[in-house]
Amino acid sequence: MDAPKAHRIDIVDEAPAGVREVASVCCYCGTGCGVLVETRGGAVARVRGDERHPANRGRLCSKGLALADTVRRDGARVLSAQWRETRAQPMRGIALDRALDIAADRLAETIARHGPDAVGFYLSGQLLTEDYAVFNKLARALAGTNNIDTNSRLCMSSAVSGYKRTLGADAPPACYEDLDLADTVLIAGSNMAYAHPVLFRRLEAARARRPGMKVIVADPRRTDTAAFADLHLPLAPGTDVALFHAMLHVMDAEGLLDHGYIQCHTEGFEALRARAQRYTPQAAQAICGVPAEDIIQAARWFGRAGAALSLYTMGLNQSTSGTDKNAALIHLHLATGQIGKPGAGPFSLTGQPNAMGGREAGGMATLLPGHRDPDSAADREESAALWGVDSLPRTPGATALDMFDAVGEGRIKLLWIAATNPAQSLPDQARVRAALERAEFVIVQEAFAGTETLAYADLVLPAATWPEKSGTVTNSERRISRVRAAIDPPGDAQPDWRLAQAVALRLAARMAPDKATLFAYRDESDVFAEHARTTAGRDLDYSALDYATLHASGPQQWPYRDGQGVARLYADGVFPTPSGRARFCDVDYRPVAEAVSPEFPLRLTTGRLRDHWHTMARTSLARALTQHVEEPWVSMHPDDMRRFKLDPGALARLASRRGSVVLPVQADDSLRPGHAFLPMHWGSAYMAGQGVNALTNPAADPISRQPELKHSAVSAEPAGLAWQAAGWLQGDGAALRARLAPWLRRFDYAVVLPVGAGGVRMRLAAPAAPQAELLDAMADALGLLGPDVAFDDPSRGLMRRVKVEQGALQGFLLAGDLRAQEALLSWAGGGAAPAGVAQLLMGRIAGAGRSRTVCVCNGVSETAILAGIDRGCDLAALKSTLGCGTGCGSCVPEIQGLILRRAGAAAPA
Ligand SMILES: Nc1nc2c(c(=O)[nH]1)N[C@H]1C(S)=C(S)[C@@H](COP(=O)(O)OP(=O)(O)OC[C@H]3O[C@@H](n4cnc5c(=O)[nH]c(N)nc54)[C@H](O)[C@@H]3O)O[C@H]1N2
Ligand SMILES: Nc1nc2c(c(=O)[nH]1)N[C@H]1C(S)=C(S)[C@@H](COP(=O)(O)OP(=O)(O)OC[C@H]3O[C@@H](n4cnc5c(=O)[nH]c(N)nc54)[C@H](O)[C@@H]3O)O[C@H]1N2
Ligand code: SF4
Ligand SMILES: [Mo]
Repeated sequence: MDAPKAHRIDIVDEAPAGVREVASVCCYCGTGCGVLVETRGGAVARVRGDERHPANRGRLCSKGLALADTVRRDGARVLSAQWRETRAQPMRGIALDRALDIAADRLAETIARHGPDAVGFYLSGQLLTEDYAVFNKLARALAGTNNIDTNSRLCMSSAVSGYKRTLGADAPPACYEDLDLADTVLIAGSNMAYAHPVLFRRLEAARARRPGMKVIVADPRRTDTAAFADLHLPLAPGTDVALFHAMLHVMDAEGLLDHGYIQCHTEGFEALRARAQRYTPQAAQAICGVPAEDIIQAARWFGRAGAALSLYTMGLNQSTSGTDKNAALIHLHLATGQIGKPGAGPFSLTGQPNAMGGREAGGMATLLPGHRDPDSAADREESAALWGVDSLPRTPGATALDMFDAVGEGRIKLLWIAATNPAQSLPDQARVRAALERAEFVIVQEAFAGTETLAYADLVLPAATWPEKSGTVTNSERRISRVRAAIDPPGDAQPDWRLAQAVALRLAARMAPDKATLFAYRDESDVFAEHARTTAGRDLDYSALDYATLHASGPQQWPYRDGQGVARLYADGVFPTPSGRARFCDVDYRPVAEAVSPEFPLRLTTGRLRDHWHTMARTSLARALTQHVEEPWVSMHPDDMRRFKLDPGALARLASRRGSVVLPVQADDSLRPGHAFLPMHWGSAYMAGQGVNALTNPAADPISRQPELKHSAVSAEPAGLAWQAAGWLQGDGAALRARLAPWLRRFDYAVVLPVGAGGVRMRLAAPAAPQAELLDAMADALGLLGPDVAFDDPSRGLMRRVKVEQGALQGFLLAGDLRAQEALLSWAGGGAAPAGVAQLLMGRIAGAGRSRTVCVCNGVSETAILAGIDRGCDLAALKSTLGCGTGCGSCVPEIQGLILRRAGAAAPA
């Protein structure tokens, strides 16, 4: 049985010797592109698109193409377990075995003392299906709690409840081929040009081939996706239900509904129809701020299309009416029969690479494996039987935000976080961080160093990451692919499921020795086999799939029956509801949770940039990806900038009822007046304060419990930070960021950013010049101290540090006068100094006066001596480390004077 080109070949061993190519999947978005990872001598040499993978047919976006640059085996990774016995102590490295014992001890103790619901697991849509399966069993079948949820609560949870309420099961009914076949595509709350670029390219190609295709984009901002549309509906945030109801209204009035389909395959239409009567295009115009004629046009294109497809993501989901928005959009498909046929259907694009797998494995508080429901006694019983335990806990588990609230209130005492960075990505950071501080014990299972959440860990477990992990993921079109390890994990890092298994075995030994057999998996294929069995007889049934089949036949869609996957669901019009009919839900438009007010007059929305992934742990490591947008800013309409007296590039203080951030402002007329946009990516690892989510609102959808990350009311004003500094340092970005992190906290505004040219850039600002000592100490920490580096002019409050080695710029820090910044930055890219810079250094800067040389014999500057004193040197130590005062000795009194002066000055906070 040989088929040469298929996915039968997972490892292609070719000459030259030592070169291997492994077929795997990109670890970023839910498009789930197939990649080929080429390794040479055990290192990743190259990553390219896999032409055989049906999701992308060889294409990759900028992030996928840069994957090889993000593979690290050094200090940018968490290489070993770390522990601190008390919060007052620093973290120290410990053996992995010891760490696993500590984790099991603390879990067992907490459960014994406070009951199973005193522990919580906060996981991620970026885990593999096998990871979820083991964690889920550990939480529910061993620890005995339903407190297991994921960051998918911030992401896909409204899509889940939207599908379940209308279609009866959590299953996107369409497939990628529908992008080629649709006549009308309604893109709602999705910036797929940035967030699902390979699918967007496919849509572009489809419209180029079929110019009659109509694309409608509903998004408050004129994004790149909206710019591609035939019709952009710039609706006010949160008003989608009114828009969709009005479209239904128009289609009904114009006879564009499929009453045969409604009659045979749905229920509840009349109640919704009556409600939609009220949503005339004019009424919707008043709510949404979109011209009535555009709403009518959209309805006609949708209603008259041979095939109508909707693509939607966070603009619908991240809302206090997220479930209703999803339902209202799905209604349009049910009312026109645009589902279950080629080119048609309500297609929710998944955000994370395996949020779908998490939904299948029941890796959320509100789900059990195989699309079961923890609130149903029958489903709990079935799940218990499949896992081989007597029963499962009944108490409902806490969903993400409620879990952090429970931690903050002391109800959950031990929190285990894996593959997510909640101290950046959850809304209302002040509350989240207070909760993490209150927790008795926080386990953070992480792959990359320096994340915001690691600062709150008591125990760190070193995780393997892409491309070191093996298992499966499911993409947006229900297609399961094998993720294959191309290299071994570095240091002590282990795959996530292995860490969960190791702790589960130890926990079983402590609390229920008979349960150890529950976790006796030899490898990930055992885990998959057990998980796949939980889908037998369910809507998603892929119980016949195993690694061998995936190996032989390549990625497969679920449900997978009779040796075949199903491309489109509900072709027969039968839905997985008790009646077999899809449901119209009588939902009404509700406004966003936080209205704008005179005090908070701006509507802030947040979202993604093209080349960054979430909290940037991985994308910040690839130089190419840091070039598109180098630093965080807030964008606003030019009218608002005038209104709030903000010049382009000026630092603005944005505040909400929960917190504030300081960022430069940029004019953006793709926003309507009254709106502001912040990228979601930058947190306190990169900037002063608590990052973008200091501002955002934790108010959540009542059904999906998904927070309204897409809308909060904020104010904006000039930050009034007169003193500014800017710099750049050559070196490894991750290491430099770690070195600089403690300094960020000392300024009102501070950013430290990986930049395309390599190294890191920084910008600082304060109301007035900080103490010279603080700056000197910082310059010292950055290696910008010494006679050949300092060109300060203290009399004018200027600090200029420029380090050049063998004609190459190594770093600079300018304070007080930033005029040389641009010239220096252009030199930072490498090569010879650009015209003018030498002049600048020799003339203007050098002429402005270097740091005074105190020890003439050995050329030691005042700055260097002061920094030495700050490091704790006394005279003898200064002599031995810097050599000052060891020549003629006439400078010794002056050095002693400096020591005395420093002793009198307040140490930096
Ligand atoms: N480059 C990149 N790609 C990614 C990711 C990434 O971090 N970076 N993350 C992945 C993940 S996990 C996810 S969830 C997806 C998210 O993918 P998207 O949802 O496409 O991305 P966002 O930028 O979060 O939000 C989409 C749009 O919603 C709009 N919006 C805001 N409020 C409303 C509203 O009330 N109604 C409507 N109709 N629109 C509104 C915003 O203006 C924004 O343009 O991206 C995935 N892909
Ligand atoms: N303001 C605002 N906030 C948002 C959003 C928004 O639109 N606006 N979007 C929300 C959405 S949709 C999402 S999905 C979340 C995403 O938010 P997060 O999940 O917090 O973001 P990531 O940066 O992807 O975090 C993943 C973490 O896992 C680590 N990691 C990587 N690989 C592995 C691995 O294999 N194992 C382990 N154990 N760790 C690993 C990474 O280093 C990183 O720290 O953000 C949410 N927050
Ligand atoms: S579209 Fe998504 S899955 Fe495909 S290469 Fe880009 S980030 Fe990776
Ligand atoms: Mo997401």
